[in-house]
Amino acid sequence: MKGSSPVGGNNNNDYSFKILLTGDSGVGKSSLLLSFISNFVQDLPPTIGVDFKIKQILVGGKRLKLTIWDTAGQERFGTVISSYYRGAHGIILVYDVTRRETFTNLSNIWAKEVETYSTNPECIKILVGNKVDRENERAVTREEGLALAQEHKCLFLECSAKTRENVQQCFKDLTMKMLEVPSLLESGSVEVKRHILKQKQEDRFPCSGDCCSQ
Ligand SMILES: Nc1nc2c(ncn2[C@@H]2O[C@H](COP(=O)(O)OP(=O)(O)OP(=O)(O)O)[C@@H](O)[C@H]2O)c(=O)[nH]1
Ligand SMILES: [Mg+2]
Repeated sequence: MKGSSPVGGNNNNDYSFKILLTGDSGVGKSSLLLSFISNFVQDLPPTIGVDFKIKQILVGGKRLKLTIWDTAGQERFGTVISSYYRGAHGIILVYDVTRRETFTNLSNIWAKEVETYSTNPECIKILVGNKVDRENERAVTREEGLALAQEHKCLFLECSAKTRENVQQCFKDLTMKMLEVPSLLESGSVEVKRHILKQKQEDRFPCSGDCCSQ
């Protein structure tokens, strides 16, 4: 597994959220991630295995650390899939507006996978129709996308990883919605995580004597 944090190890976050990308091979998941993380967009080879990137953003006055997971739309295996989904606070379901089968596969394959493996019943989902820069090749209308999003209780946005249209908006909409859900705030709270870690350390290495006795 690869992974990188372009912003370094700043611990001053209010919340730490896990977001993941899912959808058919070639729909532009890795490109969306790259487009969000950097201003640089390039042609990418298909993803092999699992990758993640970290980005810190300010949303609604809160400092968020987003760990965004990306995996191949093809050739994935059971245990990898379940750990990929475990604990996700947000899921981005991507299709390619120029390839209809990537849209139908969202209902047939990806939404079912999310339902099976997602451990967070209140996690926020967003349906994203990518590659709108190729408008003259469009095979799925905006209205169809919106209807599918409503059916699966997802947010909805059309975007282009290539021109970067709506890419920041996608992550903004998703995280704004997450900040409205108390259970996600609790599991994503850096303060709560710090407390749990401290508690675990105290349980593992209980104080042996003098320092706590006064
Ligand atoms: N025109 C256009 N091309 C795009 C866009 N996003 C991605 N692409 C291209 O589509 C191809 C596939 O993009 P990827 O980001 O590798 O797709 P992926 O979903 O990560 O694919 P897997 O890793 O195989 O699951 C690449 O050639 C990208 O350059 C977009 O918004 N517009
Ligand atoms: Mg990829």
